[in-house]
Amino acid sequence: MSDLILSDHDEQIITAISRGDARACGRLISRAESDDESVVSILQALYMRGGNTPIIGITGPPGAGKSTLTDQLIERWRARGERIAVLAVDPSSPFSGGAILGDRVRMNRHNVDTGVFIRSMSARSRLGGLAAATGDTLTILDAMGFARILIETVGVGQNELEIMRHAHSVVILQTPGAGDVVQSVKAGLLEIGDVFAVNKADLPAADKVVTTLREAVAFRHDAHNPDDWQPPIVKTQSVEGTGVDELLAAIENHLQHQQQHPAQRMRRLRDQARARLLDLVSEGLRRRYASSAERQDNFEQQLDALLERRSDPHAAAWRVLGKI
Ligand SMILES: Nc1nc2c(ncn2[C@@H]2O[C@H](COP(=O)(O)OP(=O)(O)O)[C@@H](O)[C@H]2O)c(=O)[nH]1
Ligand SMILES: [Mg+2]
Repeated sequence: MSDLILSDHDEQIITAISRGDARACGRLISRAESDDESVVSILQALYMRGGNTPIIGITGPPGAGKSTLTDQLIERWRARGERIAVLAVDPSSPFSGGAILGDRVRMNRHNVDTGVFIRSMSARSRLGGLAAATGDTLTILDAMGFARILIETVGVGQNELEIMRHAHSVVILQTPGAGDVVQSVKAGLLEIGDVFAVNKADLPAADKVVTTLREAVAFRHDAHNPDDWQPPIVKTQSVEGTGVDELLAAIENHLQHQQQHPAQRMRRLRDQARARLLDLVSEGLRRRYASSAERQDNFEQQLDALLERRSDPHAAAWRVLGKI
């Protein structure tokens, strides 16, 4: 974009980020989270050079073993000498900035490793919503030159579906815990999964979960289209690390499949870009009109009408909107 104006200081930050400077990265994410307007031009510049790092999302119910599994995946990527970023998003947690406590303990050995960047975000990370904050953080991480970016998020509601919209490959984690599969069907998780992992394979009911999942996922696959990706189901035991190599292979296969099917890949990227753009547009509209609504000359009159029960909130809102 030709109208992008960057100060020398902005340029320095961009250079530091493209060199993979973890400290500069952490600082920039914090600035983006605090809705600092001055980072927008940096984010713009980074976005326009980005799109090079595969993003892998892992979601599943609380306690399914996402962090334990993430830890195992990191270990394997590190063994190949690859630099990895992990973004742990917990929509239900009030904490942000540092790592989510349990995860920090679990991924502790990676904290001293400069090849691993771990960051966590929570519902309070930004006013504009977690999905927008995740998008900006991923723009920054993408520019850092990591081999892979992993997003771990708790599968508790609509939020993680939005977060998963940023991933090129989505891993859905299930466990033999009662009702997990049913819950996931309800939450629409089965539709967004590219790879399924049944973790805690040491527990007796694991095979039953695999069977249930296989049936649930089968209807999604178009048997007439040989190019259609068939989501694999992998059994893991993430404390011991059993099945993690297979899971890693399944993820890498899916990423490769995307590369080999550019039309499918572009469709996915376009859907994701569409959702991100619409998010920002509606957020912009909300901010703009919410602030001007109160300044409308009929606003206080509408409040009076509400209090005196001459009007109702719906009608009052329409009247205020009509004046904007
Ligand atoms: N039995 C068993 N326990 C596991 C397995 N994977 C993780 N856990 C345990 O499940 C608990 C929750 O794991 P965690 O990774 O924090 O789950 P998260 O909430 O999905 O991130 C921990 O106590 C883990 O040790 C597994 O494969 N088998
Ligand atoms: Mg966790």
